[in-house]
Amino acid sequence: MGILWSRFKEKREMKKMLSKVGPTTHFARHEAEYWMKIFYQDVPDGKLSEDEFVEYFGNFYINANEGSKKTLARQIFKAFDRNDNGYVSLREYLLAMSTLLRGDTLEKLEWSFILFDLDGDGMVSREDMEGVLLLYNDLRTNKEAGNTDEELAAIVDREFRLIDRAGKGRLGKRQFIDGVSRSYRLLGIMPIR
Ligand SMILES: [Ca+2]
Ligand SMILES: [Ca+2]
Repeated sequence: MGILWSRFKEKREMKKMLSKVGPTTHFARHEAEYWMKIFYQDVPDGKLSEDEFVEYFGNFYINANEGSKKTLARQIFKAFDRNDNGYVSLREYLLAMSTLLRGDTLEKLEWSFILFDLDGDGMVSREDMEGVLLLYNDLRTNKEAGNTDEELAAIVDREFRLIDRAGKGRLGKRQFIDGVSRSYRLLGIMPIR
């Protein structure tokens, strides 16, 4: 009886949560339910910590450089943890998955601003942008395909200059979204397709 009751309660709680979060995503109800189940399977207490996130992320890239993998995972975690309280909640998880899987380019760029702010100063500098793209490049197992680090750096260097008209060397959120969305070269190397 105890177990049945707690399962019933759990289901009721989940339904309540879903009716709050679901409508703010691009997911149909059954899709939101699917992602919710995945989330609770891995994170029964509903609070995904940074270390757990880094560990899960690492499992997908067994052969990649440990340092790059961890740094990138921590950046992605920051983008997931919208309210910056050290945990990814179900709500934050659903919103991120919805954006990454279903969002349009502008929505994805808005979401990834935090991810690209590598030094966390609230702006995206040329070094930030290059740094994050090189981290992604480190995860690639097939080094034959795609751009080399040098090619990526050259694209960022050139395109960043075009976006950063005032020559400040760093972009605010609006400038980042507008600029990158207008640069097909940058869009071509962004990890948000
Ligand atoms: Ca959070
Ligand atoms: Ca920065």
